[in-house]
Amino acid sequence: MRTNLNHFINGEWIGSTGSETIQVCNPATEEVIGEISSGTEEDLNKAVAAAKAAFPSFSKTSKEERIQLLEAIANEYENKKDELIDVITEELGSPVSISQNVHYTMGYNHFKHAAEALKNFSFEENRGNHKIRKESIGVSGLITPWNFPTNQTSTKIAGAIAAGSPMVLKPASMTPFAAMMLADILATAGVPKGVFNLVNGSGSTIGNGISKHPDIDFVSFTGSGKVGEKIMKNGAETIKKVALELGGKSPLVVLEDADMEKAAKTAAWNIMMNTGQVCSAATRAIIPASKKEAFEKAVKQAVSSFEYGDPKQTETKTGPLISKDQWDTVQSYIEKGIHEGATLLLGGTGKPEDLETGYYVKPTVFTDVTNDMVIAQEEIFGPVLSVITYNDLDEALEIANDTIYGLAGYVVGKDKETLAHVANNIKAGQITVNDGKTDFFAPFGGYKQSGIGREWGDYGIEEYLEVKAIMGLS
Ligand code: TAP
Repeated sequence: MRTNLNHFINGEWIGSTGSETIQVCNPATEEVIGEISSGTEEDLNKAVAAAKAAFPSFSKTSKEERIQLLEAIANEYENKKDELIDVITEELGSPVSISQNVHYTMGYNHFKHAAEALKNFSFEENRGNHKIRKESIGVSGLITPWNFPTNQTSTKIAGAIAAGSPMVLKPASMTPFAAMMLADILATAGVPKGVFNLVNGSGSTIGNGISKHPDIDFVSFTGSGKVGEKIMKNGAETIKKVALELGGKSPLVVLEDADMEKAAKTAAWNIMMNTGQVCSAATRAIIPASKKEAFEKAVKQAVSSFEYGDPKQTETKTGPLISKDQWDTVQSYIEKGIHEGATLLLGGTGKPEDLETGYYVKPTVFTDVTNDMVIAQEEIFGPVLSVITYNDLDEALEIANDTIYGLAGYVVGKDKETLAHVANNIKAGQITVNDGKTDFFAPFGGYKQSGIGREWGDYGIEEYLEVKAIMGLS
């Protein structure tokens, strides 16, 4: 592992001007797997200067050049498949099957889809008496969380490259190594010097510095609402554009005519995938009161059927949480749920038997939950499901929308009209109906306190652009 040369600035790995370091742990073994420098303001300034210097030429590259670059990155990313999967598995504790089929694959898709989206993207348009030009916004600052080390970084990097915006990335301190691999992948693929820069370090120094920096024109942030709010306030000092992808408390509305086993499988996948550390996970199953017993039986079985344990085993489907802090947070929510009077259908506090080492929690399902309970209102970021009953569809929608969040929504059932009615009336940025597959051209982002802006595909490219209207030329 690199120990000191771990900021990637102007095309090379350099050491930090400070001496502090941050340790990185494997959450399944609780062992330290490496450390990174805790970058300084001076390190950040160097990275921003490199990106600023790269702007005049990179922002003028043609769409075709950037398509080729994105395709070259996707190829190089593919060449590093096995290494990426290993690194994600180690630093996140993600099961190897999820590291491959979700984390690795999502990162790849973002580069591929940005290249495809760019083919049909128009940077200039004549509109009668005026012309529209879309131009690179300038230097972008990217701040990413730990829960999807290649997905969150790749979607931002792909959007910035597609738009011709040089960037400075600050990856999450708990999962920096996959992001550092991306730096090498981008360089090998031919990304020009200064276009991609990475500074490791704490959120309070490097993240905060990015959000305040006068030479950064746009900040794309994914993470908690609390930090999102700070970034918006800091950005306001220099009237910076910000995109925020924040938390969620997404509903899964189960219709009266749904197959309860299918509905339960959807619910189980949502809380078990990535150990529930997913901003768009459906964590509230809103089910017809008449189907309560059938759903409870099915969901208990579906959650219990997930292979839980060592991330390195191919059959493992769910691993540990990222850290001791996250473990404590999830425990306190389970305690709150019990205290609030919800019924424990599965799981509870403490570690699962035979998994003493690692930040493992018991997959937990609460039933008899009312939507005003803390466990139904706050983002837990762990494998904890709340089952809430409704008596008619209006009530189901009222419960679904009774949240400060609006990132995603899910609906399962048979009647097409009812499915469309629910999909149209959930106030959230991305809705999945039954087995609807993830489409990386589809925009991703939140209503309400789930954020501002959209990522993925052409909407993701728009974020890194300014719009200019020209009159008198046509
Ligand atoms: P955050 O603390 O928001 O961290 C996200 C990123 O922001 C990290 O790179 C972090 O750096 C950085 N950061 C921290 N403080 C900052 C500041 N003052 N200014 C600028 N950047 C700063 O989230 P977390 O600790 O990873 O997770 C906490 C909670 O956030 C979770 O429990 C979950 O509810 C939510 N969360 C949501 C998402 C999504 S996808 N919406 C993803 C992760 C977490 P460091 O890594 O160095 O601290």
